[in-house]
Amino acid sequence: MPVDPAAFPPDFRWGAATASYQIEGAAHEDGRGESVWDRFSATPGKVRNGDTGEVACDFYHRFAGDVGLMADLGLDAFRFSIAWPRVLPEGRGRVNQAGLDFYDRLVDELLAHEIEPFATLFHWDTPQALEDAGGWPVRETAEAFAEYAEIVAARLGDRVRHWMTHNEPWVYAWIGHSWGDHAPGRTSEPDAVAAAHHLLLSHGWAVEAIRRAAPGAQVGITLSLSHAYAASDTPEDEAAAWEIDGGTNRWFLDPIFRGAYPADLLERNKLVAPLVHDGDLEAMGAPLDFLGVNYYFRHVVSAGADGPRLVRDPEAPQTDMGWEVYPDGLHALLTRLAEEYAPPAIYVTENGAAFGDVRVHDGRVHDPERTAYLQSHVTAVGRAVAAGVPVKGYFVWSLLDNFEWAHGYAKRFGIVYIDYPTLERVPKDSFYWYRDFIGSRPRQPAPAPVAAG
Ligand code: IFM
Repeated sequence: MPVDPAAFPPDFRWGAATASYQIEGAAHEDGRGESVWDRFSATPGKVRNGDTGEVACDFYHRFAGDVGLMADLGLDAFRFSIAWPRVLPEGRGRVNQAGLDFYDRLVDELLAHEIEPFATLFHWDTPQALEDAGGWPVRETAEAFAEYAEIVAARLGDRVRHWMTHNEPWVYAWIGHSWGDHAPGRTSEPDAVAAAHHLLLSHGWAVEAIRRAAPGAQVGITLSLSHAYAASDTPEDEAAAWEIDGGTNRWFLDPIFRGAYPADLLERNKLVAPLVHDGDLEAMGAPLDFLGVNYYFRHVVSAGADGPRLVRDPEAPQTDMGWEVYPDGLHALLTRLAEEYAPPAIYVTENGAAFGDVRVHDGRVHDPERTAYLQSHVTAVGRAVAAGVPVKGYFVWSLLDNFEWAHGYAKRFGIVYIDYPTLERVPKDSFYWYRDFIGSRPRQPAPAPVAAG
């Protein structure tokens, strides 16, 4: 189904997103310290095939060529993250100027191509030294993050206007601290609750620190959000859906936009209560300029004997991750966010799909399923915009195939294929679709010439 580019205002930003550990490589260069993902992926059995981010897409060395690709694509904006251990190898204290210099060069290259940088400060690569000192379950890590945020904003804030403090704190807290499938690999629910509390607290402190260092900055946070649907209209299924919504969505949205944890999650409230100091909730609720939304799938929930159960329609289309393709869930999510939380602006900071791409005899990568996925989700965003939801931009996940965490390089999300043995970049058909789509949007009218005299 073709998408109508005129459904979006002329200043809507079309972008693509990435994250430091997933693309940069150069894990031991220019004074970079160790991150929890270096340690985790080097631990046998943690990441499929023993893959690590040591080389990844080698973006650290090849970023200029990749910015060239972004310019060919016609991107308005590029979302990337900063690797904390490049800037502060021990997590706090000594600043590694060479690490900051890399982001300085990247930002300048983007701006030289009129691509706006959107910087995320934390996309899961905690310095290992901080993990060794207790990690996110301890409050000191939140203090360290605020210091780091101020250092980076002071260096880049004259050119970077849009800042996200964290990426998907739910994923980092729960998959990394309760399920153990991501770094740092802990398996304790109390650790997950404590990590989430300190991530939220550090977000609030960082908002202030960024604004101090870079007055005029637009500051937000990126959450992974999935609209939760009840599997039926029975009160039991409705209650189960509300509980899942609480654990994944409202646990973050409520403190950020309402200054309070959702009261209905009794067990979790018991765990978090001793960690909440005076002023924490006020800090977490610092007014934001925008909310970043990462959307991949919805939840369908039924009431099981042991609590809520996620259910799946085996006939529904799905991606290579086993995630259901459900674009209406993005529309429902965006309209709900506007109605219930009223963020001043929303950016869809990630949306995309992994499929089993192959490079075929013509040298190209034909990925019609990804193009269809992107078209249908962009259409859903357009419907939300038409309904008055203040969505200001959309970022495809991802520009490049990259290190998909515990899946290693087995899952390809890029609109550019990476031939890992050679690191050659091959734009997929979805890249050309996105390029043509961006190129066909209505242009902003040129300002009227000023009349002489
Ligand atoms: O690759 C991840 C990204 O790091 C965070 N959001 C979801 C993507 C796909 O799993």
